[in-house]
Amino acid sequence: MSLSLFAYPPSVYCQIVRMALHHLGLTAQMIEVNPFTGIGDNPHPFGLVPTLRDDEFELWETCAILRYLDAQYAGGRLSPASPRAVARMVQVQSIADSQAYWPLVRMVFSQRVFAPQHGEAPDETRIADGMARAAPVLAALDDIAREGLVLAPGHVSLADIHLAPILGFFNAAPEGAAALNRYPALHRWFVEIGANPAYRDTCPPLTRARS
Ligand SMILES: N[C@@H](CCC(=O)N[C@@H](CS)C(=O)NCC(=O)O)C(=O)O
Repeated sequence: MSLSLFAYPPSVYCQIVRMALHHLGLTAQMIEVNPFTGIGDNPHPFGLVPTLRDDEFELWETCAILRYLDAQYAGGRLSPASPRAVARMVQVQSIADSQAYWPLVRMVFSQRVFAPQHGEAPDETRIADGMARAAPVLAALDDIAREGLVLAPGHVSLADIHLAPILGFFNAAPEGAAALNRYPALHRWFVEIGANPAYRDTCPPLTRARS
């Protein structure tokens, strides 16, 4: 085994993979590439991050990378045993990618937290649109956390690892943190996963303070 991760340190998807590596006690050589400027030798066919390389085996798409790490190096212990729980896990990962990432990270976090750090005024309309789009996503995830098949106390699955950094970025914006507080089961879960060293130790600086 020789693991390398082509990553951009501030990226939420890179944190997801780094969190999985940390949780599983694996180390990977970090190769920095910037998907926004194109700087670095990025093997990703769409110019995104992350890409994992394990010897000659190259893999991109975070969901696939997490599955691979779990199956190859942890005997599948981050995937639940029951068919219903597996289905919920995959559902949460799909919600994270298709419904949560864009409004929570690219609309709210990017404008409220990232833009001012780079000398730009936040786009308040985009933040308001992001918050409106976030509400049904948080409600759906709160229902799943309350049901408890995944996002459950005491057991970390690939769903927890996929979702925690995305909510951590959102939580770094004051209106994101306030919104998260209104969903008790999801909030309880986030507080618990937020204390997990694999989460804490992989937070990029802009999301560290409020996690
Ligand atoms: N579906 C991809 C998404 C990865 C992704 O969107 N990465 C972001 C960084 S967090 C990126 O590379 N963005 C560059 C861009 O949008 O041009 C995955 O699951 O890995």
